[in-house]
Amino acid sequence: MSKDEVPGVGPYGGPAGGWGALQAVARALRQQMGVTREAKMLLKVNQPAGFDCPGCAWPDPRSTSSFEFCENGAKAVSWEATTKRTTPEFFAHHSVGELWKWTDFDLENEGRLTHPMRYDRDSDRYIPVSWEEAFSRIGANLRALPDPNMAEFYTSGRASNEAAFLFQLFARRFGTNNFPDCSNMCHEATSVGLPEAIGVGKGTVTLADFEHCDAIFCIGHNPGTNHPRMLATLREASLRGTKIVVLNPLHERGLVRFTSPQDPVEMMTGRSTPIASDYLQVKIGGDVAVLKGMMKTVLALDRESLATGGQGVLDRAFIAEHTSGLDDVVADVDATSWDDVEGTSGIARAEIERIGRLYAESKAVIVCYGMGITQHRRGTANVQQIVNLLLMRGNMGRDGAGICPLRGHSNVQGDRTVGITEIPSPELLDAIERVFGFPPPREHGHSAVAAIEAMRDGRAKALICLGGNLPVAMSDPEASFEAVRGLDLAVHIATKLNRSHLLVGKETFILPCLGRTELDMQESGAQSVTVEDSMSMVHASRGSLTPASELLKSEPAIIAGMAKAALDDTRLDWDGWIADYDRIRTLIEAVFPSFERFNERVREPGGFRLYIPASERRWATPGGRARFIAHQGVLADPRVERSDALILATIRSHDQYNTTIYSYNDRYRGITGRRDVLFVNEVDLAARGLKHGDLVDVETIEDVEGLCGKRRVERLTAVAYDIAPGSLAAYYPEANCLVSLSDVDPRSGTPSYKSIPVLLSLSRSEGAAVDDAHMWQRGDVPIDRTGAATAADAGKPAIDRTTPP
Ligand SMILES: Nc1nc2c(c(=O)[nH]1)N[C@H]1C(S)=C(S)[C@@H](COP(=O)(O)OP(=O)(O)OC[C@H]3O[C@@H](n4cnc5c(=O)[nH]c(N)nc54)[C@H](O)[C@@H]3O)O[C@H]1N2
Ligand SMILES: Nc1nc2c(c(=O)[nH]1)N[C@H]1C(S)=C(S)[C@@H](COP(=O)(O)OP(=O)(O)OC[C@H]3O[C@@H](n4cnc5c(=O)[nH]c(N)nc54)[C@H](O)[C@@H]3O)O[C@H]1N2
Ligand SMILES: [Mo]
Repeated sequence: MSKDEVPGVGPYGGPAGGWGALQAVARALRQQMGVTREAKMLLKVNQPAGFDCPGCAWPDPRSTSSFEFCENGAKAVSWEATTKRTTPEFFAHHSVGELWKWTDFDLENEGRLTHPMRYDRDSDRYIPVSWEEAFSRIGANLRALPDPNMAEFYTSGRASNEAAFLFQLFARRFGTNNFPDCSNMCHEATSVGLPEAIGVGKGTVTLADFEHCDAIFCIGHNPGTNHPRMLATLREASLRGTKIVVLNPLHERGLVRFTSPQDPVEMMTGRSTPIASDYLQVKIGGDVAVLKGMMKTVLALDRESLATGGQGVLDRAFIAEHTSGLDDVVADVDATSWDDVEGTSGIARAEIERIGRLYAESKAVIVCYGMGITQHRRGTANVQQIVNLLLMRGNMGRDGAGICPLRGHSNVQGDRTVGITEIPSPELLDAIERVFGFPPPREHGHSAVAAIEAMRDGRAKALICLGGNLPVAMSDPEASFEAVRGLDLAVHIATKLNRSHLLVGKETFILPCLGRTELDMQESGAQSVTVEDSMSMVHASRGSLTPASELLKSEPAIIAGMAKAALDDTRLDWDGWIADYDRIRTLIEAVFPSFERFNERVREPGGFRLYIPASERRWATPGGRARFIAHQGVLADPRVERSDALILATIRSHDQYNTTIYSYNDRYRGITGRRDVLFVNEVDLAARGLKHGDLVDVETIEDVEGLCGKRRVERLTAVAYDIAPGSLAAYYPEANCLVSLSDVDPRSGTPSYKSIPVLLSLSRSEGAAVDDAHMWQRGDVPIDRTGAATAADAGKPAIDRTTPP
């Protein structure tokens, strides 16, 4: 079968951005909002609307919260500001059992939740409940727990600083540090790896540094889709002549060429700007090999320079004054053979030497990275290898140089800053005690994986979710779904219905909240909340749209309502704090000294940057120095070695926001109207007697540590793709059933979503869906819900999933 004969699979030849992006924005707005006043307002690009885009955490050039044009930002905003509603009538018509069979797309596409709802077991339906009754039942259930550590308080990274701060206060006063959060599945390897190395778990660069660097390395992230506004930064850098080196197994469009929708000339002439100057299609898990190869090159150049009377290539003054541990890293890099580097990375030595030399010759370098680095068995070590490379040339804490982890959710970094952590420092707990007068629990709590395990084993019986879709985002849906179904109490503070809400326990509540875009009126007037972006800029966000329903409450108000019902501490003035969020910010400032003059500074245009000591070459490590940390071996994941196994990464399509599926398209990868595909290199297909378009089964192998028992996905359609040989990719969250709960980086607990060793074979299965836990992944009907041409429109047969092509 040739490429264009597989329904819904075709080539995409153009650049990222351009008219396609504008059309996608228009479509998203039309389908979710109609031609309303609000939609028109959002279309006015670059007009300050006052709210922080709920899309990604990439900073705004002016550090304001204006709605800067971006295709996926527009999707996120219109998805929230939709005119569709999920009402009590809807729930009366559809039982939970019936809704379970809906796809994730269909569930959220019903629109915004309008009423607080309670699950009624007799009718298997959600029925409306008053806020008062919901709070009092939640409070009673929490009080009934024999041990506060039997409750889990989950945070998804969209929550504001104010909501997150009140949430941690509520949980700690209740008596637990059980704070599973989305960060545990995301940048935890950064949060653990960077503090050990440079004394702070955040990136060190600001947007201005991108104007002063001469090389940018983009490792394991896909900005064209996940941080689209970053393309504007990369485009400007490229136009200035900055070298942009990409390490990624997939040839991602947004990293190749970009047509800026903001640039009339590019738009009218159809021209585009190249982004990557070098694109290395590393094998999944091969990054450490490349990084070590680069370090080998730097050391060789250094020795050569010294031997010929030069100054060397290492930044010796910086290393002597600021660092420790170089010798161990040099010994390890010297002991690493080029054979291993080439074999593991799949990249030729000459190529690695070329980018190694480029690195050595650049005066200022930034390394950006995402989930391609963190979501591996050795995610923490991967992060620290990047630091080693940067430290060698003093690329840290000076203009144009540093490390840039691309955060996920728009406030995931801020949530951590204001206390959402299962491993609180003694300083944080002391400060809470000083400010609020109660002794918070000292015992460490549960991360996301540990929380699921505790629920599965009956050690936790209540789950309060501040947003998100935890069991669906988590590995091993079988275990995660069962864990949540076994609860006595599940509470979901949410904007839209999702699958987590259908995992009903004894008492289950859906509490509908205001979104970022909406006006938040409290006693003292309209409120703003604050967020922190990927570069530690804190700024205000104020919604302006009329709320989706009169019954909605803000996240802080919902937390306060539950806290009042569950706690007996009259010193905590929940009502007073909700009346005026300035008071919450005053509390944040009292607990965290870095927020000094919070209310004043956040009112300055652009907000303020939190102090990042490493940005000024101050190292908050035990020894007061930045640390080179050696890790032996070249594998990002120890299992990559199995020669018969292919390594599968789970990735995001262009039309999804984590578990939120905006449509079944993935435009830049040429996929339309479906998600049940597996991206495979042609060579790997041929080696197994397979071809493009075949229905295939994917099965995990028992790994060296015996952690990853047999798991299968059946009947995916193989797509011959420009991906590194030996590497496979499939969509998250559907492919989560291939990851076992224990399959994590032991240092940070980050699930290894990006390296799953699997075997691939022609599908033997006859049936359609494997089982109900995963049925949604297939999209029962291959329609394109965005209105783009469907396979049928194009005169092609609809996909028949019952007979192999
Ligand atoms: N529109 C949109 N925006 C988002 C999100 C979204 O879902 N949709 N999610 C938000 C969140 S929470 C996050 S964390 C970020 C995620 O942003 P990204 O980090 O970009 O996330 P992924 O799509 O998971 O893919 C990462 C990239 O890693 C590559 N990759 C996979 N394995 C490897 C490897 O071993 N090595 C290397 N070098 N590369 C590898 C993949 O090919 C892919 O290009 O985006 C945030 N922004
Ligand atoms: N296999 C695999 N699994 C992964 C990943 C991967 O790359 N591969 N990535 C991981 C990563 S990086 C992350 S961050 C997690 C994401 O995990 P989560 O953060 O738990 O998931 P989301 O899909 O972002 O949550 C979506 C839901 O949030 C709710 N929501 C949206 N806006 C708001 C709001 O303003 N307030 C409230 N209260 N609720 C709101 C809606 O109800 C929506 O259904 O998934 C992880 N899981
Ligand atoms: Mo994330």
